Amino acid sequence: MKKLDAKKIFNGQCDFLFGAHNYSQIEVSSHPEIAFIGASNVGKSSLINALVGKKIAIVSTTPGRTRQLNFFKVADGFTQSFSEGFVLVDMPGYGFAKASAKHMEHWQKTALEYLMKRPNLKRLYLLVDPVKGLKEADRDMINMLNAVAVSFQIVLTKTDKMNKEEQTKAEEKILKEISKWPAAHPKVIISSSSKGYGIRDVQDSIVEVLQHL
Ligand SMILES: Nc1nc2c(ncn2[C@@H]2O[C@H](COP(=O)(O)OP(=O)(O)OP(=O)(O)O)[C@@H](O)[C@H]2O)c(=O)[nH]1
Ligand SMILES: [Mg+2]
Repeated sequence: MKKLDAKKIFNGQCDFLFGAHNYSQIEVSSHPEIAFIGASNVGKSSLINALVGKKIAIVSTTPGRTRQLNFFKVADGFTQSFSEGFVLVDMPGYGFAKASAKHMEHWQKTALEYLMKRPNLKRLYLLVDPVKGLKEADRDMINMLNAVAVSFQIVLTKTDKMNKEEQTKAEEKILKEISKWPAAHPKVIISSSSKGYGIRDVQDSIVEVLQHL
């Protein structure tokens, strides 16, 4: 099959579909979904904006900004192989210290239901800020994903804050951890939404997933 041009696909149409606070609000869909999960403030919404080249997801300096699952449709009618487009899912951040226990419970339940019940979820990217490293909440999420056999790929975010040597060290460290997690994709993507590093790598990775459906 001819390799699809990621740049063209992500330059195409992108629209907000809907937001869901509860699992019951998530519409049944056959479109392939690509979801982004990670600690609060790690850069999920920024990465989605960088991928599609427009400010479609809300970014804020206040952690806990994204409080629902937001669905964005990309590349409607672009190619025959996914003629009705695919969907990027911006998930609320976990590990937000200021959120109430009740709020966290609710979010975890909704996210878990989505991750476990969605047959059209084709790739989950788990974002990690390498400056902060893996937190307890990341490990809880990773253990949960392993337990329910939902595979994921790690994307290191905000790497503009590190030099090349620090980036390599951070990548090596996480690769070592990954070998312990059966559900983790063996490759890590190094990215910076603000500088545009690795955005093409994430786009290519998504297109590869879609091409192999
Ligand atoms: N330096 C740098 N800052 C970034 C980058 N990506 C995001 N940020 C900043 O990090 C903060 C949080 O970004 P968001 O994209 O809102 O993070 P989020 O993971 O969606 O956050 P929640 O929705 O609260 O879970 C914002 O102030 C962004 O400007 C990056 O690549 N480099
Ligand atoms: Mg967000």
